[in-house]
Amino acid sequence: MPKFEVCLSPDLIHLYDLKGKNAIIVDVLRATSCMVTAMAHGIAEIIPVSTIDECKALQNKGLPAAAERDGSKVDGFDLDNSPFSYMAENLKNKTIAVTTTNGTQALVKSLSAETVLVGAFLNIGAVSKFIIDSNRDTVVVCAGWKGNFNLEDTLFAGALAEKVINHFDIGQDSAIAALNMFESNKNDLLAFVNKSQHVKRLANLHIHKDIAFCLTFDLYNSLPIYKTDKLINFTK
Ligand code: 3SL
Repeated sequence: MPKFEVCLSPDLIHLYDLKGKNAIIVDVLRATSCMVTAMAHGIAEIIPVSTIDECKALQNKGLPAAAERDGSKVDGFDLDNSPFSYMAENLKNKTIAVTTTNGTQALVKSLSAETVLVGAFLNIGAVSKFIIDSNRDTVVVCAGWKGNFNLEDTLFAGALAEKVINHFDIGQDSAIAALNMFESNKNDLLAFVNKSQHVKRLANLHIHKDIAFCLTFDLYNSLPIYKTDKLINFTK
């Protein structure tokens, strides 16, 4: 059986050998939820970058660009980090550039994997189908917050573990912890996530509707997958 592992923070990524494996990047609040939403609403390609400067350079080439730091849109960019901003008709079929505090950093740090996929509760069914079909060792890379563990990404890892438990060896301690955390809280995920530090940060920014939206299971079938230097939609 292939192995299912959970990397609880991008700062722990050096402990994982991603070569030949699937890496599932997750930043439930809100970067990967935005990417999944964007592709479900017809955005063709997303170029994830680490720095504001790289994002600005792509904007200067004519791409719509999203830049978020500490939850807020960076001045001078086109898009913020709310999933609702990626449903716009005028973004359909476009390539956009994105940088975020944690989500795009986790993605860029995982590029040695065989396959880099973007996961969220919004597309968890598409992610689970892909990794089961691949029959390949899989690491969920939780974006966390500035190197710290967070609840919401770990919950996603646990939810995915529950879905694939008959197809993967879930013997790693952080995967077992994620699975147990999800199973103990799945009857009221919102109540549990509301205790998280990041919800408190977002509440200060008055971003309440994003949180419930990002906890919706299987709203979309889109599956962003990294090819050369950008994310494209694996399931159209
Ligand atoms: O850290 C990130 O990548 C963001 O998703 C954070 S926020 O949800 O925009 O605050």
